[in-house]
Amino acid sequence: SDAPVTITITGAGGQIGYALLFRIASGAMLGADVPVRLRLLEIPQGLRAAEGAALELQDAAFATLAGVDVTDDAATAFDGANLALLVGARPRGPGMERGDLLAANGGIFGPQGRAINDHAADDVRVVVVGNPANTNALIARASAPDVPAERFTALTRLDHSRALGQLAATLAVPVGDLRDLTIWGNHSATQFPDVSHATAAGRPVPELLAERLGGVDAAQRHLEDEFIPRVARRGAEIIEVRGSSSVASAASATIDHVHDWMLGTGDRGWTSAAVVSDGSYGVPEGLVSSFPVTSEGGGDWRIVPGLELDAFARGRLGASVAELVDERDAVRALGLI
Ligand code: NAX
Repeated sequence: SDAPVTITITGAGGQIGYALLFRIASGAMLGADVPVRLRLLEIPQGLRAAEGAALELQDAAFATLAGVDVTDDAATAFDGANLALLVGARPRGPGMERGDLLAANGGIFGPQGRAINDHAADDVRVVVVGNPANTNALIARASAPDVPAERFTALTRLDHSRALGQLAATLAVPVGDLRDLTIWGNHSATQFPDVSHATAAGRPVPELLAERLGGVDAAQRHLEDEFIPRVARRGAEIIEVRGSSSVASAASATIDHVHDWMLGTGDRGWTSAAVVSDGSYGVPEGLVSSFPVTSEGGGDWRIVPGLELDAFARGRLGASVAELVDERDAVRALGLI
């Protein structure tokens, strides 16, 4: 059989790690016929939790699981990594300013980027889940000059799936009928979930919304006052209702991101991922921003070209990009990139 794919998961002893590990090991991410070797990276306080998860992985006896290593050493963790899922991050503590948060995360994603640069496999692909995800990915990428920029991505697939879920409920259609929705910009409250090109069973979503909600103006009000803020604030809603942050849905979105990147988006239309901008849609080159993307498999995202953005869409995208520029300038001033 083939050599296993080596997958490094940081923060593997945390909540999302716990939900992610079992689905990766079961073959849900890369296919049930692809053996995987997992490398779990934690900080010393998280090691026991990761070791416990490793014991449970053994107990699940997954046929696709070729091995599990647990370590608090980044060089060991990323050695030969084909995929790096950067989940562990420093959360915002009480009274923490944005600069403190960016600096604390720079202290994590800088060294991890360097370890990826120095130790990962030549074909390594990286997805950052830990927040602030886009700017953490920017920092990791800047610390890995020998790795092609397009290998660094950040997760906006959860936002994408949240938007699909909301739209399916509003239109009373199966979620599988929906295609070509886009999350633009930052994985933050400024993100822009855009339905203007989306279709449901082949019909334009803007038309269906107008039909269902009583006209074009009512549809636009729904988008501005309900849909967009609810998607952007869904993480807070989950915390309010569940009493704990999004975990299983975040793990599921991470699986979907890597699955589609490596195996292709097929005939399902596009999805959303934060990738290093090539200047498309006026997003400054080098920023890690969410775009509509497709993949033919093999780990190459392609930004969907040539979409028309109306004034509303350009305004929303511009606001989120301005936030990304601010974050970039802040980490630059801190000497992190
Ligand atoms: P947890 O606090 O449960 O787990 C984080 C784990 O990371 C802990 O076990 C901690 O010990 C570990 N860790 C911290 N620093 C580390 C380092 N330098 N190296 C290795 N491990 C380290 O958080 P969890 O709920 O799992 O969330 C993880 C991250 O995902 C958070 O930053 C969270 O904000 C982010 N999220 C991102 C989402 C997205 O869509 N991009 C959605 C879900 C989630 O909010």
